[in-house]
Amino acid sequence: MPESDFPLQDVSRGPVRADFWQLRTRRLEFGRRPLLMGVLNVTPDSFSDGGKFLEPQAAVDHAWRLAAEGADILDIGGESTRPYAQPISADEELRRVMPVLEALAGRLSIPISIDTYKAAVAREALRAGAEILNDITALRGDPAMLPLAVETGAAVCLMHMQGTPQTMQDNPHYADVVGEVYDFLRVRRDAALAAGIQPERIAVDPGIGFGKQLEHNLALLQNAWRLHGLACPVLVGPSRKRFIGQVLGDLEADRRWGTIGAALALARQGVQILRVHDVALVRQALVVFESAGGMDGPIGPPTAV
Ligand code: HH2
Repeated sequence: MPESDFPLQDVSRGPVRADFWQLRTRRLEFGRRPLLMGVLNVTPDSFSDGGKFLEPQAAVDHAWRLAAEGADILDIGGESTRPYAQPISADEELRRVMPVLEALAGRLSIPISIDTYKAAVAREALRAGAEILNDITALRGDPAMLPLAVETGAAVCLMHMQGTPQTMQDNPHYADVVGEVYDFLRVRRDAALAAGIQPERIAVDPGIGFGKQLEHNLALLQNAWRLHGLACPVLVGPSRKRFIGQVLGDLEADRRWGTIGAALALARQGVQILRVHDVALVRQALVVFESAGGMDGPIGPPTAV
């Protein structure tokens, strides 16, 4: 993609990189090492942990475990968005997530993010104390979502997806995946700004696995640093995803170790937040990687080191 599409980029100085994310009531400051968003799926059918935390007490226990392991954010989701997952009603999603949110909000010290594209769910979650709207549709899925974010001052994560979970893996196609994802996120960022969301509350996410083939996922992972050109925190969710099995030529492989590989590559590129299931493992890898000099040198493509 042409460098002129990245007016804020200057690889010689390192690209512009957001150094904090303003949440609804507090601020997350970024250092060199990425912060970790721990995943809590209160679903029967999530692709890697479906059914493990459907019972509210199991979910609450897992949330405390993730926080103790060093999660910086807890992301609670009540509907699986894996390929071909069946959508559920807002009422069902609320039945799953609200008991968990209510048991945690005000007690857990880390901020809570709600992984939903439904404004009815987001509204109740924010009322219970959530700070972040993590919307896989980048606020396109429900017309009430943008105004809700403006009204409440919630932080938002805008994620790229081609199609919907029901269609996204039916032959996804791009001429220039990095450029197209960049442009999509720029347009969604600008729509959020025009609606009145403050710039410091917006994060962007290339949506690993959402309407992408292996080559698309790898191009996005290798070029995640370019998203700093949007001047928003960059969040990436590689955790346990199918591309790891594809790279290994073994879809049954334990993908936790491959997740660590992706996390280190993203850390090198200055990605500010990683959404992961295995907080303790990834955190250990990142801490040692940084101590051993893995984060030294300018942010950018591997050749800039
Ligand atoms: N990935 C998943 C769900 N939500 N949100 C963001 N911002 N980025 C991601 O990459 C992302 C996300 C899918 O992972 P998981 O929650 O483990 O699975 P499922 O959707 O099956 O519950």
